[in-house]
Amino acid sequence: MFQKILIANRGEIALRVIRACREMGIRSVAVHSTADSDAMHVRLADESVCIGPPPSSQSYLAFPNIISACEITGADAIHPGYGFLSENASFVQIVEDHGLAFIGPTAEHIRVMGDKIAAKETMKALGVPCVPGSDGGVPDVETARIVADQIGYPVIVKATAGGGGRGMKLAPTADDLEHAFQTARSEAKAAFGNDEVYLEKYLTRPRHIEVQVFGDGKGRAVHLGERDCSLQRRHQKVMEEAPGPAITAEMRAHIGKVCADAVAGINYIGAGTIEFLYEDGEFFFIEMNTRLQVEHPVTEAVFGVDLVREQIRVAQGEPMSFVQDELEVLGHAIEVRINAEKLPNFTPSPGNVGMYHAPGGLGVRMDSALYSGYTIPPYYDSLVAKLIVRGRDRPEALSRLQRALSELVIEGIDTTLPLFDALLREPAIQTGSYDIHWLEKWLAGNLE
Ligand code: MV4
Repeated sequence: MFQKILIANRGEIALRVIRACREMGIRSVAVHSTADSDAMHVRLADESVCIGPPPSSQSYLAFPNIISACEITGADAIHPGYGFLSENASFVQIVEDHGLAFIGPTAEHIRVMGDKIAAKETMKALGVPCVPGSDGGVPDVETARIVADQIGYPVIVKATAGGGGRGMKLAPTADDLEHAFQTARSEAKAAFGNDEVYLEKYLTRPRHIEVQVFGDGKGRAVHLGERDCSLQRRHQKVMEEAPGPAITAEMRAHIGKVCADAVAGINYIGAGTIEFLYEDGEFFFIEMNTRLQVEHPVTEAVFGVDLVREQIRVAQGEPMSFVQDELEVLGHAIEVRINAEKLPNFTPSPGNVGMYHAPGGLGVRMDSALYSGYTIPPYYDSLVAKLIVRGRDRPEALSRLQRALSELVIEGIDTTLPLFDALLREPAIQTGSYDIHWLEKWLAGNLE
């Protein structure tokens, strides 16, 4: 059993992990850069270690600094949170070589899912429905043409080493293919040092639906339904909900079982997310994320489970606290991401927080590392708070969100808060009838 867990992260997710540790009677170690000496995660952890200067390359991403912090404090495990080192297979290998436990999947699972072609091949072989496209990498434009003629236009060229929207190029027609292919290739080479690309049929108006899975590493796995994360701007999620407003209980049970069986089949350990594009009643796999995600609280809210606690349990070799039959969606949850950014252009807006007041009451959860008088440093992600509400049904969750937003006060900095009052007035949000393009179109007509 772990005595002490080091959290290789900062901000609200570091708090999230510290809270789970404390409830489990496990001591926590915060690490921080010199820019984060006054950060809330440092105050809330049992111990803290400064691991370097502000740039994350020299602190939150510096392997030796983090391993040394474990050795100094006697931590026996590392929780990576999301971002930073959470999907770095080399880091996981080094952690294990030092006799420490990584709270997350194996280096091999991270490596396979980080290679988007290998991920798709793996999932396809496990019976997960995938977007029609090339079988593996496409070596040249001539081959791309043959594949594209088979699957039909529009097609999208994606980088094998990409993901999360990086390194993709759309070819609406055959006339656009050569340019899309060459551009995707050279951008992939520049961004990832790997120019391999693959082709997919481009779905024109899908939703982004992701299924939460959880494995014990011993061939048992469950699913915890789906989240609809279609509301994105430049591949950054803005608002997420569970369950998906377009997904029926029958569809959830079906795709959920496909996903749980797939991850059981690879002895997956810990939390994972299987991303789909959903269009006209069909699911198409695109990517798998091998980490706890930012939006995991909406799943926790409707299933009544603590995903971080479960991550820690399985990393210690214990079973999960539940089996599939005990998992049931209860109600509806919505999360909004509050960023320190100035509208209408979402310009980063770090600085001094004046008054801060978090909302409360039934069905309200605020995950944030903010406090009155805190200075948000300019070096990191602009996410400063996640407001999560749960209601007995979607309309109740929506009105509770509006109510909670009316209580929230963040003074001194610009935030994306004004966006949410405006969004809640939109019929498409009220009815849940949006796709992956809805938010960008709405922003173009309403803010810019
Ligand atoms: C697609 C697609 C349409 N067709 N793949 C963007 C992020 C990355 N995870 C996959 N992405 C997309 N892949 C096919 N075959 C459209 C997108 C996409 C998108 C997906 C999810 C949420 C927002 C999006 C915004 C633009 C494009």
